[in-house]
Amino acid sequence: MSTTLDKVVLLIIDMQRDFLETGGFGEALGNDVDLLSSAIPNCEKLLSAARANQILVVHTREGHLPDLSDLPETKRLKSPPGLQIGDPGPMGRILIRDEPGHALIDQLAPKADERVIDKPGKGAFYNTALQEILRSHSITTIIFSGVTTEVCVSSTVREAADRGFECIVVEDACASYLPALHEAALQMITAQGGIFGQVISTHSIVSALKRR
Ligand code: TIU
Repeated sequence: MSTTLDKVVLLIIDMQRDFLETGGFGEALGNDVDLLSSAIPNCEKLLSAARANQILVVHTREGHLPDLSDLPETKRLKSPPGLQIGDPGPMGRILIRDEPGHALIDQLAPKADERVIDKPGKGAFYNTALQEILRSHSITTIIFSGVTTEVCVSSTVREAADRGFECIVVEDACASYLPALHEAALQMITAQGGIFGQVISTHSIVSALKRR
């Protein structure tokens, strides 16, 4: 791998109960949430390696304010009535901040010194302090993991590439409800000489982090 790993952050995107467990937002959109479970053990390995190597860790959560003032109507209407963002569900109000479903899954619970970014959009730079946090740590390279590959991961990769960050996407630590789109999203990142970034396995990046 040609990128320097000196100024690196591990970004774990939206590993929330609302996307990974039944009764949340992912299922409300008509998806089989079990398709995301393959990312969990690999995110755990990345998180352990980052913590062991004193690498900055940032977790993100997609979600909206209880009064829905940050929710575009176009986004609310993506799900059928009764299953829309803000509606009550088995894990509390769907995709609303501080409800049980909005929480990160237990396996990837953040430590007290790790930043958690709440974001209203798919991209983690939109209406958040992520850029300022990364600049304040002189970060040049972002390791991407989380869900889903073609939605929030890809949106954030594109935002990051435009801001001049090196992007490394960990393919088996990301997942999609639509496996063909997972593969397509990875191809879009590496096409044309790595137009948005590099794609790597959990094993390879954990080995590289240990060699730093
Ligand atoms: N985090 C994230 O990817 N949000 C989504 O809504 N993803 C879907 O694939 N729907």
